[in-house]
Amino acid sequence: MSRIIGVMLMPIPKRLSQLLLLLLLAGCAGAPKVTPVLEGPLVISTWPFGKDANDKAIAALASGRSLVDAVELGIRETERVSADGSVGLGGRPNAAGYPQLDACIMDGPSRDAGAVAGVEGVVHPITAARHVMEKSKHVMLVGEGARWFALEHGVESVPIDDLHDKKKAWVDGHRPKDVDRDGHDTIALLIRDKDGHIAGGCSTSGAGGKLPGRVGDSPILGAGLYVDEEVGAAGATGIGENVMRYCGSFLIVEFMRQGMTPQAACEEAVHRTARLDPRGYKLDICFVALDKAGRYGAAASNQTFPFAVATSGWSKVLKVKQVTPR
Ligand code: SD4
Repeated sequence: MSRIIGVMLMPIPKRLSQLLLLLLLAGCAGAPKVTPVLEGPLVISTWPFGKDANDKAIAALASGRSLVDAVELGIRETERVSADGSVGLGGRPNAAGYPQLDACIMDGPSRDAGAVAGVEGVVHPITAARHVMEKSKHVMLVGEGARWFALEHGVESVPIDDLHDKKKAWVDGHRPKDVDRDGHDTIALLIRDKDGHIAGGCSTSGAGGKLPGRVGDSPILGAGLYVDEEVGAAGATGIGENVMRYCGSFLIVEFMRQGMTPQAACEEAVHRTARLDPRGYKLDICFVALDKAGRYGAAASNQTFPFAVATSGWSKVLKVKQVTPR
């Protein structure tokens, strides 16, 4: 206090610069202090199919389920429906003609996380990721090991013996021509409860026609998803290679830590990536984010990006246009 009074008594130019310094120091001291914008819970997720997932997540919280339950139940809905061939076992196959799924989950309050990558024949990879988080001492399992662990813990599965022939044909050089190589989508779902606690999850079948064994951004913490209980959370969709080389979700959370709104932070992450990357804005990346105060935002590099937002009072699909290149 005496320091502030001392500053007030100084000549104006010196006083101004000292005040600016004090404000700057306050801004750098840990998480930003922001006024709550929403009182109740908030969920944001990628693409229009995120709306049903958001509704499930909000309903789960309303019925007293935990934050992590809400994330898992929301994303399971998208995996169950596998509606547009992009998430879950109905998702787009890899170059050898079968789906390999990626997912991760993060819990803000406990700082726990779990992930599975390149998992085959598992109906709910988000549940498998949650089991990794809660029932193993690891954070990520891949491929065969991830499937084994999921089955050990009773995650619903389908037989994968029929994949043997597809894998052998691929190895022998008989490559299918009819694989859907263009499409890709992902659900990244972020949630903040009424007390400001944060969690998130991400699930995808990845980029259509990807090489067998390819892992994208979605199960990688800091790339396809990042949750920081102090600040907020971010999630990504789009071409994973263009997200994971820049730690997109982590970057957004760090921008929010410096005081940016979720909207400004998502846009800034796109601009930063476009400035550094030889592709410029032709990145095909989109982000969603929310912060501890209950604000949300979204941005996309080079397309209109629909995303879904819900509170306990409303549930909508919204759209952002691509950022304006700098
Ligand atoms: C991936 N990011 O595996 C995912 C795919 C995706 O919109 O989100 N596409 O690269």
